[in-house]
Order: sequence, then structure tokens, then C-alpha cells
Amino acid sequence: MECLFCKIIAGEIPSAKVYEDEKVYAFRDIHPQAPVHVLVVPKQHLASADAVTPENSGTASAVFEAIPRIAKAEGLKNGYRIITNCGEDGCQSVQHIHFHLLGGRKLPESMG
Ligand code: DGP
Repeated sequence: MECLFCKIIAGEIPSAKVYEDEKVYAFRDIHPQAPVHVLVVPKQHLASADAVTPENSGTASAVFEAIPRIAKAEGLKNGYRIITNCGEDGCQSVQHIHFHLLGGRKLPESMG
């Protein structure tokens, strides 16, 4: 297994876990960019948002079902931002689809 996030999900590399269910794992980003910065990842390995298909989209929807629960547990009562970077122009650095959950302060309006 070469994928960093697959290794984190498997517990081979330690992480600060904040949530786990059958399909989803969430942990704190090692370089937080907001007071709350959680990475929400499906346990099924998909390389990026560009790899989502009708056959595997349940993987992505499981992430979006988990996000409100994680946000609530993190106390994000006033909103938050979800970002997924995709590919080279999107500056994706880990090739396992993941969603940045950012919050805990008013975030900048600009996204790019
Ligand atoms: P992206 O650039 O969108 O591919 O985001 C990858 C994120 O993963 C980046 O914000 C830093 C985070 N990250 C990289 N390696 C590790 C790690 O070993 N542990 C944790 N917790 N986060 C990591």
C-alpha cells in the first residue's frame, strides 16, 4: 500500500482522528489553516474528485453525510468551508480524494 491516506486509515501512520464510520475517516490536518481544519476522506481509495463515477459515487456521498456530524462535533455553529483540491492545477498534493473542512473563524471570501 503506497497511499499515505490509506496508511493513515489503516492505522499504519498515526493521526489525530476526529470521526470514523464504516465508509469514512476524518482526522486533523498536519498543517492547519484555520482553528478547525479536518480532512474527511473515504476509506475506499479514489484518486481525486475526477475519479468519481456513478458506480462509486456512494463513496463521495458518505463523506457528505459525515460532514455535518463532524462540523457539529467540532462546534462549527456559524458555518464552515469544504474544499477538495483536484489535480495539478488544483494543487492536490495527496492522491487520495479528501475534503478539507475549515472553520472556527470568518474565512476569506477569496477561494482562488
Ligand atoms: P491537498 O493539498 O489538498 O492534497 O491536501 C493535503 C493535506 O494533507 C495538506 O493540507 C496537509 C495534509 N497532510 C499531508 N500529510 C499528512 C499527514 O501525514 N498527516 C496529516 N494529518 N495530514 C497530512
